[in-house]
Amino acid sequence: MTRVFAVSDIHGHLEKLTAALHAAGLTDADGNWTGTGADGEDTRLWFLGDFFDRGPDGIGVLRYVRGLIDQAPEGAIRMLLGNHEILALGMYKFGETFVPHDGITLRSFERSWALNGGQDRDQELLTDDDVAWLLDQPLLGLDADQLLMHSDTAEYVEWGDTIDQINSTAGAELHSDDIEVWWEIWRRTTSRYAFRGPTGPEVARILLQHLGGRRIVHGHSIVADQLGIDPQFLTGPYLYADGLALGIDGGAFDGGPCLVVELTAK
Ligand SMILES: [Mn+2]
Repeated sequence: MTRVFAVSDIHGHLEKLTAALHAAGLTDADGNWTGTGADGEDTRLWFLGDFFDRGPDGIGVLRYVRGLIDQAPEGAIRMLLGNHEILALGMYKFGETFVPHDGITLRSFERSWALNGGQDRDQELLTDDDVAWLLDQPLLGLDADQLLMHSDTAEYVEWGDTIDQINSTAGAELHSDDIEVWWEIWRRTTSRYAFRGPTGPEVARILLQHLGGRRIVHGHSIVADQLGIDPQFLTGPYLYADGLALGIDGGAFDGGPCLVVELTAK
């Protein structure tokens, strides 16, 4: 049997990530991948995005995850892009360039990056190789009959009708140098709360009917907010929307835990 895990929204908190992966039995005390055990049991781990911003060492998180991917069997560790990857890449590509639009406010990736916890050190240490690698990562995944995404939004379907189509269309847009195209990617991936409230279960149900999976697993919106508690008291993910959505953002940047969630748990 294959065990499948997911973790999201690390936001530069490398030490919380490495401690949480070790506690989950996925890495050894030195942080090396042990996910494929001696008993031959396969393990997969999904990172649901937001390595960067708000915390001290986003670049360290990226480097650590890339190293783990190199250690692990092919396909055992995968990542999805979060809106903060889009923001970091947009900052790297476009900086202070203004985004043309009809309103009167001045829009630039630099302004949004600064407002959303952007870290100078991450930008300074980001390499062309990191950028090229990130640009090839997808937005959506499906594993253990669960639909995996960063943001709790239905905006992903603006890119297509299937997971493959959404990933390939968005992937092509990420390889464009059009700042307006990039701004729209940032806008879509930053929207949230689509599965909350009275209409949430229906939105989740429709999205699952379109894209597959028995439930949605997402990060991006801190679970503790939904529960009305301080993130430091959070102990696990939150299943809501009639059981159709599982929020796994523990709020690591806001004093909460880095949740490593087994999606194949009984
Ligand atoms: Mn996010």
